[in-house]
Amino acid sequence: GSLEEAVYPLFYGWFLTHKSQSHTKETGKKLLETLGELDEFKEHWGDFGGAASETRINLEEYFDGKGILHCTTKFSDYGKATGAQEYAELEAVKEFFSSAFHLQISGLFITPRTAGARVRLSDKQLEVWPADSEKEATLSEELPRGSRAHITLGCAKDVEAVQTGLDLLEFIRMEKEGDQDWAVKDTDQGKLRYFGKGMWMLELSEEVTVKTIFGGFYP
Ligand code: ACK
Repeated sequence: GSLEEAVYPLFYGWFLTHKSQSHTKETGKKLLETLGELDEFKEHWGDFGGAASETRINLEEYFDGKGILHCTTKFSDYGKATGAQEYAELEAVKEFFSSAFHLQISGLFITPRTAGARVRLSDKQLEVWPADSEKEATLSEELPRGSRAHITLGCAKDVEAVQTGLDLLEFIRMEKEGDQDWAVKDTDQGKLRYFGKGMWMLELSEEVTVKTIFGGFYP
């Protein structure tokens, strides 16, 4: 085999350091605990398939963690995904590969399918964000580049991690429409909004900064 032959990863992304992973998991856990105690959440527990009579809601059991915490930039599928080769050849991807980045987590969300962190990308970080990531997921609608950026914290039973980014785009669509009467609750982590259909978004009053390394996941 030639060493010049490209080896494509399953996906590219920013991988959180060990310490940042623990911190992020703790932040997520705190939200789940807050929600589990909240009367407004209990009223809508049916969205999660729970019985209205249930008094104790254990969200930590509802969501399953999925490996190392990361923010996917490009799902490359070992080179088979559309645009995988073009992505590998981007100057920024080559230049920043194995570099350290600080990512900003601006919010946390849960839906009946996924739990995730919303990531606010800087202009430099957007250089390695695929041009078509949002379009690929939303078909027609124009959403700002980077809207889909997230860290999957957990998935409900039988749900694939790809769903987290799609759920985040759904939140952003609803925020854009803006005419709904959402329930808002102030918590010690920030403003918590209910969008209906089991979709809860916490806007962190203080963004969480996490340390990451940009790279590929190969196994
Ligand atoms: O949580 P995620 O962002 O969602 O991280 C995992 C990672 O790649 C490995 O599975 C994401 N992923 C899977 N399929 C796709 C896809 N078709 N488009 C974008 N991201 C994907 C998944």
